[in-house]
Amino acid sequence: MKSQKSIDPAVLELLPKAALDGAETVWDRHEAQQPQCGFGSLGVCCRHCVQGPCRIDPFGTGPKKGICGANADTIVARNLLRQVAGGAAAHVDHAYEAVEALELAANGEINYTITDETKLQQIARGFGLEISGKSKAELALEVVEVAYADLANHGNKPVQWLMANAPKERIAVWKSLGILPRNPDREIREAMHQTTMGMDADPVNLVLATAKQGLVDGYSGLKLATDMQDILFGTPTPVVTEANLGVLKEDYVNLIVHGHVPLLSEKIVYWAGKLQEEAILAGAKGILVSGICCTGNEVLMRKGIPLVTNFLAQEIAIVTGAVDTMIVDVQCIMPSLTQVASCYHTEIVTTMPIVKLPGATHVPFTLESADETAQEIVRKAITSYGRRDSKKIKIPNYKRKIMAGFSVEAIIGALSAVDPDQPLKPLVDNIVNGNILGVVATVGCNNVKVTQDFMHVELVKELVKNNVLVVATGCSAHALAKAGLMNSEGTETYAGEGLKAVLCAIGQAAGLGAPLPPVLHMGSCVDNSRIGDLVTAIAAYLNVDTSLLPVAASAPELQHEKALSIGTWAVTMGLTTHLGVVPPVLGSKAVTELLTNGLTDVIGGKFYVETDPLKAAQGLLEDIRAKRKKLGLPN
Ligand code: XCC
Ligand code: SF4
Repeated sequence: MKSQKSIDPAVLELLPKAALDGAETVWDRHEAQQPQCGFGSLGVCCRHCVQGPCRIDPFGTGPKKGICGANADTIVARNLLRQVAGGAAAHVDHAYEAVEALELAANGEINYTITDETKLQQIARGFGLEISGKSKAELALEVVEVAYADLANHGNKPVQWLMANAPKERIAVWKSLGILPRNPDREIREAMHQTTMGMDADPVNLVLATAKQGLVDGYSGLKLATDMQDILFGTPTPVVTEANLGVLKEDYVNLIVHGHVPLLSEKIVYWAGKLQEEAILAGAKGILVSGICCTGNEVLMRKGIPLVTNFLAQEIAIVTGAVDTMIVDVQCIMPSLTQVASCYHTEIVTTMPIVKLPGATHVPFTLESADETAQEIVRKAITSYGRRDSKKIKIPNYKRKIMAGFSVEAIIGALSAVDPDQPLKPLVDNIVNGNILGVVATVGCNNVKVTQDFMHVELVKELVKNNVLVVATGCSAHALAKAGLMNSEGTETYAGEGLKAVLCAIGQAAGLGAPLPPVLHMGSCVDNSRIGDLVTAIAAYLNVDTSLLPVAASAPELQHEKALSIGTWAVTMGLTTHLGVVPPVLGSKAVTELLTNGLTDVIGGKFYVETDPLKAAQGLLEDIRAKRKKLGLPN
């Protein structure tokens, strides 16, 4: 299966066209990189000072120490800590922008509204803030103040966003391990310091510092970002739309949003709606906005915008010849996009000061000028439509219906239809009686080392067949959407009997007229916080620690540092966390052992690496069954 590039029929249809059109893709460059460096793959290469690079010979009689004396354990653990800190930095930076946006919105300085007052109040209550008698704006500013206090915390107080939201049993564990994070910026700085030349050489200490970065990621990145975005743009509710390249329409202006932060894409969606007439005057039937990667997931969840494709096929979207403008914000944007776009009429628009691509048009985005910028970009897409070469257009006729928008609030809403007083009861009862064996969250990316979507889809089919309810985010959600696992037919086709019965019953009680899908789309990668909230709520309802629940996580095709930091957070939450691609740690037995076994006794969770999807499913099922057994539940 490794030799095949993708299981997505739309991608397979367009790959020969890409070659014909002279568009080089990620798969071509992956091939050109073979064989990839063995030292790097094992994590035993160090470039942290200019005496290096140093590398450890893991097998032969070559050097076992870097020039400074660092051994494989130190080098591997340091590299991992830096990667996880890199991922956390990306998420904290994302969250910070959202906090700033809420502050400016509350002060009336920008044209963004506070959409979800209920969520705002719920968050404020979590911090013990007084609600009554305050306007939305006043309360928002108080919440913003708490967020800024976390970022400006110069003492040793733990992050408030964590203290208010994490399970208390978990907080006790983290405290005993000394990994409760303080100011997230400070922790990320400290990780950089701790890993520079002549600093920490103790693999255990370094792995614990990595776990701390996971908590920075989970609470000062993911959770903070999701909270701010829900307050500003609304908490998602179920939406129905479609996924895959077939959502593009030949006779429409096709504008793709790609990246991670919804601050601009929300405005693009709004203005694309307003400027339809201009597109019609230009000869199109209208403007179609669709999404790639997590910005795509954000506007899908809140606005029902269709998904074009996930990470690995971002170039292939352009190969359709039907994409007029692709606008990017931050993260997961391949620098190759402009090269591919140069084979077509497509204009790539960068918008952020820290993401510029040679060959792209840069339209600076600021919150103050959001409406103007969005209009300018939509108009660029309309102009670009006029430059199309009809001979180069080929839109594969593949798309699947999907239901998305499953925030925790939406899930509880659907469950409330069964029992309004105890909304979690039907879910938990069905876990207890074994109709639902357990819950697995599949998250994260595509990775060119894996046949695109193969790991996600095969793993999840096996899980749902065995009555595991799957929740998904990020590019994993895209993969499962494209494979037809996010609609009612998917329940009929793939779900085991017990799971099917529950999904049908809830679908009926909630008045959906059809079963819930076997995989619930919970959003973007920062929306992994929603999964954390769900797990936290189930544990609280049952009054057990999260590490005892029949719940696991998986990043089947991870590529990004962010996926490593999210995975690390999942482990600190006490979950067994499957990785379908081997991370660069095998050069150290000690570190590998700590991550996959050694820490379990103290932290409850562990990494589990398995590159075969069916074996991985079996491994996760065993893990879930073992946890059920411990809780005295039938298997
Ligand atoms: Fe990027 Fe979030 Fe990974 Fe997809 S899943 S490749 S990080 S877009 Ni987050
Ligand atoms: Fe080599 Fe040590 Fe410098 Fe790393 S820090 S490059 S192992 S001398």
